[in-house]
Amino acid sequence: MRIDKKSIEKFNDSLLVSHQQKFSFAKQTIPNAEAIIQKLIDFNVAIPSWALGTGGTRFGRFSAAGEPGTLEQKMEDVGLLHALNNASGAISLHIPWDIPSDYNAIKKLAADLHLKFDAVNSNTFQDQKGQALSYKYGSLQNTNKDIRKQAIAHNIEVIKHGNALGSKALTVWLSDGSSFPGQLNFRKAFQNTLESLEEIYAALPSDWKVFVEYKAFEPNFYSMTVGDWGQSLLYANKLGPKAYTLVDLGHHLPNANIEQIVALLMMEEKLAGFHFNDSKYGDDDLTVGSIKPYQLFLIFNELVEGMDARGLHHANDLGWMIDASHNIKDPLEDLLQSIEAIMIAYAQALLVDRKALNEAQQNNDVVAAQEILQNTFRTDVRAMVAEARIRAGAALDPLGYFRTNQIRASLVKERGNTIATGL
Ligand SMILES: [Mn+2]
Repeated sequence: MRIDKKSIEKFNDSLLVSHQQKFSFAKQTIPNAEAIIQKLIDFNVAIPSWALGTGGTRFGRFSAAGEPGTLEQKMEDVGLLHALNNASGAISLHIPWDIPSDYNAIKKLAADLHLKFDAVNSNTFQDQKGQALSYKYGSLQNTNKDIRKQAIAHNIEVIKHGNALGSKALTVWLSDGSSFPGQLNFRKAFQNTLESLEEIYAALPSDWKVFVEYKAFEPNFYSMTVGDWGQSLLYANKLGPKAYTLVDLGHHLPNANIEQIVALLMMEEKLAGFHFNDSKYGDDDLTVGSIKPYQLFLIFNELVEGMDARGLHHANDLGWMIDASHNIKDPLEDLLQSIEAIMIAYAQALLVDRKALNEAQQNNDVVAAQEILQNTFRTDVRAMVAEARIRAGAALDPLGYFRTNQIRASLVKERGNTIATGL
């Protein structure tokens, strides 16, 4: 289904007076409000195709009704989000779940929905139907050369699908590792993985990047072959200038200082991609900002500082994506909440008084530094984010629109009780 612009305008009209009061207050109190709003209008976060259905757990999956059953329907769902929030203008495909049958038709649909194709994702963490060799003991790290070859060929095939659609990056996330001491020779596993990645790297088109995503644990529980940012950076540095580290918020050990990791990766010019989610314990894949909104703000604070230090374009020069998929919320409502949390954290990071913060840091004024960050974090920027949306023709309150207009019920009516492919 598509959302009619007129119906968004009608919905916005009912909220306009209240919004204008809040926005006029924000505008008076926030310096550079206009410049910030323009940055918010430009900012976009890609939606992965697997977040449009419920994710399930290893104990069970409770599907939402009316989940997208085809690639076209997944794109329509992202188009719907983008129409409502003007900040979800890209989709990240997963191969083999999203192999297009007609590239031109898919490209036309993307253009109609104002969507771009973000990084494409390979899958060697599970065996596919009819696959010759198993990834039970790893893919790019495998002790068996034929299995490594099969995994390399899959990644090269993913690049070809992505290239045909206009994607510009490949994300490699490996479940490779070991679950018991002694199972793996760490050095050989690293070297096998590096050699495999080198073959994949050699197949990248000249204007492509490869993102090496790390994860601390799960599904392997003793070691992961790309287990942390140091290991990812090792691979990226050894591979060359088209290889970068990808940070997924949920892929760290508890209490890791992610904002510091982000700052240093940007300093090294090796941060290319970002996967947003939230967690309390591990890779919980919860709604962005639902558990640790202050951490999200601190991460954005470093991102903005680091991007500005290198003159990067906030919206275009790094790859922003949500990577979450859980079991109980309506997936589209969850994504609307996640994008809202990201936009708020980004807006707040744009508000930080950098000059004052630099002075406080230079003078070792710890109290002033904390005041600057926490005062900014406690500033209500929701009217600024809403103003950016309304100026772009999107909904003042995307979640409110989704509920008032019973979008899920319409999707169920259109699709029935379909279940999306994915995790
Ligand atoms: Mn991820």
